[in-house]
Amino acid sequence: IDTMIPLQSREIWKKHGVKKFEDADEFQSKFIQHVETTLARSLYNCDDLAAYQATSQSVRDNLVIDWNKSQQRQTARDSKRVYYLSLEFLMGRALDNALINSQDGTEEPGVQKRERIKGAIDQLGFKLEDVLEQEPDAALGNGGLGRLAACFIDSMATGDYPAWGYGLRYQYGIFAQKIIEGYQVETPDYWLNFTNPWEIERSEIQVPINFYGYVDRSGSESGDSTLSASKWIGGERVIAVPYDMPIPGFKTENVNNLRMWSARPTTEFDFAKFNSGDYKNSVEQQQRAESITAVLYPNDNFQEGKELRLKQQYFWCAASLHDIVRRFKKSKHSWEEFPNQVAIQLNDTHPTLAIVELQRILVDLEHLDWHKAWDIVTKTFAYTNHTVMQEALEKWPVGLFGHLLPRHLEIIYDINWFFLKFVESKFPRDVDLLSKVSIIEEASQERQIRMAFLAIVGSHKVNGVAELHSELIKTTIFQDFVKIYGPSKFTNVTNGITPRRWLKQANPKLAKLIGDTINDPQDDFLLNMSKLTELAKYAEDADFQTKWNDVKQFNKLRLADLIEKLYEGEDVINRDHIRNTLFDIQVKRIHEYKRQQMNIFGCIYRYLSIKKLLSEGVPINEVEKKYPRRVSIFGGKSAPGYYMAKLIIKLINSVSDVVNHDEEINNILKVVFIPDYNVSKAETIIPASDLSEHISTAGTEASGTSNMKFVMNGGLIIGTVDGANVEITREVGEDNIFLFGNLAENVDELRYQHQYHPKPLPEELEQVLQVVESGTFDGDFKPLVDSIRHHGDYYLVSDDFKSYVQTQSLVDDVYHKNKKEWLKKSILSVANVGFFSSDRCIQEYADEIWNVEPLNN
Ligand code: 73E
Repeated sequence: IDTMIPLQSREIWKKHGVKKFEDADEFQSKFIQHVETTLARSLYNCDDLAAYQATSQSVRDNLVIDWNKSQQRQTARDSKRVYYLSLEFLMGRALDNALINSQDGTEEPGVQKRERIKGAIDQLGFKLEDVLEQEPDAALGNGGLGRLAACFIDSMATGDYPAWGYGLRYQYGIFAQKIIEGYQVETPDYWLNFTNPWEIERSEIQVPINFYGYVDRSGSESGDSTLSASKWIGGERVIAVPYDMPIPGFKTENVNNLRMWSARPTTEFDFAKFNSGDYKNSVEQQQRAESITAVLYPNDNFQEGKELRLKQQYFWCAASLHDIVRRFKKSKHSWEEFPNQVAIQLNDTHPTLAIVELQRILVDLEHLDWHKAWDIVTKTFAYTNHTVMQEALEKWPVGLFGHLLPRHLEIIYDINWFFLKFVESKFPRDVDLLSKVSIIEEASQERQIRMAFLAIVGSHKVNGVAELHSELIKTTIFQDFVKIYGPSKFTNVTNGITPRRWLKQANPKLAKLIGDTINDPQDDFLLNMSKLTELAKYAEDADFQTKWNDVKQFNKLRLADLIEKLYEGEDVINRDHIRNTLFDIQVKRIHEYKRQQMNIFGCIYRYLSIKKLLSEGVPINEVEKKYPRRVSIFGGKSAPGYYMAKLIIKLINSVSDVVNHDEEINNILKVVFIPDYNVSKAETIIPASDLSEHISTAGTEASGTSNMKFVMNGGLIIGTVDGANVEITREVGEDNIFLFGNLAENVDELRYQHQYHPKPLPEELEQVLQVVESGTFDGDFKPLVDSIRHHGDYYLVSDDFKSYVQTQSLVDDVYHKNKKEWLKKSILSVANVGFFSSDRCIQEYADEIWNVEPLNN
């Protein structure tokens, strides 16, 4: 390895070399040092925040030492590296995760490293729980896609893969949600308010990034842009500075890197602008540089075609590729070796420009032949599709695109030209096919670049995120590409979640019970989840069931505390009855396709049914037999501009208001909306569920990942035959999941029926809608009702409502009349959830797509 330190000086280096803290005593010494020097505070003004900062700095020191070693090892081995490009990393909090991952297997049984540090912090006069609460969530993502990226980098580090994540360091993450008079109000999430101990600024690295400008083709005789003489003269320049976040693996010394780019103005003097008299404008543009990485776009499953978003995408792709190419060049391989050294995974189409940028680097800057370059590019990239929803598929108007990135537009046209030539040679005279698969869509008013098509053409593999979804993309949005490339280019990697965060960290009591029961005090099951199958033999063991149930009760109380805090002391959940109250939870982004409206209609139906019995004179204890105690809990954010989703939030809150204050129903039904759902709240909410709802219109939810989290925590699912629900059913068995509703294969036909042969609504839904229309609940919900009554019921609420309601009463029966059966289902589900560890996903990506091996220490 190259080094700047002369040989004779290295001895001094070694003598003073830094050391990790190993035990509680050494930790305390580090902690105090950080309080006194890093924070410039003292014994006399060290509060919980300072304790959090000092603890994090100390833990970070350990990580950085391992990080340095890991990176040196990866470089020395010169092995193939994986780069995971994602515009979103929904990391949540880092400290507890780092403490858990510091467990290295050397501990005596029962005294894990986290526990020792907890003790050490205790001695210093703090409570670890309170210290952990000081950390703001790193919420640089919208939902499932961003959280998937976070789980994946955890698994890549744990699996000892030489892998980096690349993202953007937004100054504002996803907005914080406030509920005011039942409506969502967005407030900025300035998460960097206190210095972030988990990031390392690398201001010594500064990558210039250009925008706008023009293409200079003066060096080329023919004007053919595929000749290597084209040169892009950028018009606006900003600087990309990386911030690194160390990503520890579990029970390994391997620490990977998450590199997040931040935009800064250049300090250079722009002669071109100055000479053209454009000085003022150039200063203003400079000031706008920081705005590129200012804020995360808060849309989930929706594309907003704003220029700033495209700027973010290019800024990030160009900076990341510059970095990757620089690292590759240091290894002195020839360009043909590039795909053997580098695998780049595109998390959705957001980083598709990376394909074009690499082609530009190879052709324009490195002067490789176009086809040789393109061969390298396509062998390097692979693309993950996450959605079939039309409104989420990225398209960019050619005009906007060409203005910002003139040379890239030319390259895209050339890629398309060669691609269409190839298609034509395979399917001569099929003009229809050519226009259907063209990367440039000509049909619309303005020409648009279809980013998904570009991503397919520029990649060697395309994958969906659950079996049903991966089949669906082959038969719908990408069917012509299957015809062109054959089916082997398309594959499936079913999503997964990291059991470190979603079992051990979120549910320490359950993790402990599991470890004790299967005789695994060192938590090896968190690495080898097939060990969980040993739980199956206790599924009907009365003693074990009691312990299992006790853990659930503990977690339900923990959630009751959180709800009470959020409802400012209002006693929403009756603790006396918590053991026989079913906690029914739906937490995820609010979206019509996810059908929170169906859930709240179900709550209204239940409420009306209860009221009806009471009005007939049935005593409440009899009513309770038919409608046993239930709390319906909702949480999730709507995109700020998504009118219908915001209306759904208002309806939930209005229903909650009526139901929760109706004394006649004696608390047997409650409806709760938890404001500002995020990763750290999820860690409290998910372990408390008896039942969770994954009820999207069949064929719309590509995978879903919270379904896996709930099952991993012993909750049962009510769900449609959609996304990963299908494989969850396969793994846990169909007796252990409550499925209902129409199948994906019937959705088109049902939509057609709504359009052309509308039928009356089922009576259950009719009842509900009439009450909503009557004004019982505060707000104007006409658009919501009309979408079902008059606008074709696109999400098929009316088609699934009856079977939804019936399935809910089946749930009541099992939970309240046969608790042993319920517990058995819960235990068996956890026993069989191992498949959904993100470690399994990463192994599949590594073997089938990246062709990389773990690096053993
Ligand atoms: O089903 C989920 C899936 O589990 C899907 O909706 C989500 O990705 C998860 C992880 O695979 C997703 N998010 C987006 N597209 N699919 C998306 C699209 C545009 C902007 C932000 C997010």
